[in-house]
Amino acid sequence: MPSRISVIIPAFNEEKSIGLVLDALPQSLIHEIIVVDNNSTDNTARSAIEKGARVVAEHKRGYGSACLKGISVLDNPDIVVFLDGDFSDYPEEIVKLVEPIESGEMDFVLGSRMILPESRSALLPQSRYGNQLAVFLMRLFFKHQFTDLGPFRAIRYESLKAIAMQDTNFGWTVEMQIKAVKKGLRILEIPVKYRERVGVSKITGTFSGTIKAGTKIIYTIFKYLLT
Ligand SMILES: Nc1nc2c(ncn2[C@@H]2O[C@H](COP(=O)(O)OP(=O)(O)O)[C@@H](O)[C@H]2O)c(=O)[nH]1
Ligand SMILES: [Mg+2]
Repeated sequence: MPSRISVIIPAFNEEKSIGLVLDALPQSLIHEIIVVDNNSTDNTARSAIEKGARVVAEHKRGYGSACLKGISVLDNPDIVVFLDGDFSDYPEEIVKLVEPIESGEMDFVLGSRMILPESRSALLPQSRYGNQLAVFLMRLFFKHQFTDLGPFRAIRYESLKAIAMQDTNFGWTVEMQIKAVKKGLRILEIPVKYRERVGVSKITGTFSGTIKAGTKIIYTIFKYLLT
């Protein structure tokens, strides 16, 4: 029986890109696509509905808040995929992300943008260096070598429930990775393609976003070291 795959896309003012993301997803293979709209002031929600997604609103700001909202409305999937709404990732690569989970070999598959040279160079320098620091600390503290904190990732639903995600903003990606290691999930990183986003960056493309995200990521790593 084919797996039921649910996709969660957090989106804040992504009217230019959300339709491209939804068009590039192989919708016939996907059980549900949930776009979580975080108080967008543009036509993100309407564009997403037109392209076949289910849109749910989350008024509490933050990337993690939006992902948590998406999790709370899931319709009993086997595999959950997280994907950004900015068209930086190649949504068609979802097939490669879910395959090792469907085959029963893996529980968590992370798309790494640090492996293919073209992907790596599409990351802003602050993301590249920030990632390297974060994965260095995770290897030191949790003994697992990741190469990235990429947003495009797939996880078995049972495993997602088991790690009980909490972070409401920038600590989301790193929390999932650390908890996956601590829970002993079978983890695989695969290279994914990456390109410059469509539209305006809300996080690492701004000075304050970079500082806030960087601080929260490092804080989160130490928090899970101590708890
Ligand atoms: N729901 C929600 N999504 C957000 C928020 N901030 C950013 N995003 C989404 O998270 C994704 C990554 O943000 P982006 O601006 O591309 O950050 P960057 O990749 O660091 O440049 C995009 O899909 C954004 O729409 C937020 O506060 N709430
Ligand atoms: Mg982005």
